Amino acid sequence: MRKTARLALLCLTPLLAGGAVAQDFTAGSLKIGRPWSRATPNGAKVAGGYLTVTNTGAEPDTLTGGTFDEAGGVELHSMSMEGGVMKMAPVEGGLTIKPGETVTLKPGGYHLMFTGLKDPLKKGESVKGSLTFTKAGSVPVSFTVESLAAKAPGGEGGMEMKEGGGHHH
Ligand SMILES: [Cu+2]
Repeated sequence: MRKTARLALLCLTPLLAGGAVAQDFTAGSLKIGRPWSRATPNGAKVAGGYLTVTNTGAEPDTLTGGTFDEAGGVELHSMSMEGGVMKMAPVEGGLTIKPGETVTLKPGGYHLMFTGLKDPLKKGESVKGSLTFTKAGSVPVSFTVESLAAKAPGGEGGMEMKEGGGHHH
């Protein structure tokens, strides 16, 4: 009996190893693409949250914030260059996603700011949280933690990206 159980577990391992791959989520007419965050150095108290939101419905909706299990708080920020300096600022009134539109939260642009981190985020982790929308309400998601240098979900800053080569991890 024991042996069988262990074998079954081994067979599942490749699937489980893929568990950290960024996922898509759906809430009504909103499609949430691949929420991810970045590993943090020891002692860091903040991290960014990135994703896309596509509105497939006929009514606009507004992203106003969310939650993140490993953080004390979540803020919605924009990032812009001002006189050669990157500046972050809270997004007043939230981010509206019009029908047919996709809004992207990414490094250097709009992002969720996770504040008061309880522990450093480690690459490969998956952290539960939620997104708050004016109409859709609270939508549960999970954020995949990518490497410190990642610029996009599933990427290593371009080093390890190999799409279509049958070379999936
Ligand atoms: Cu920020």
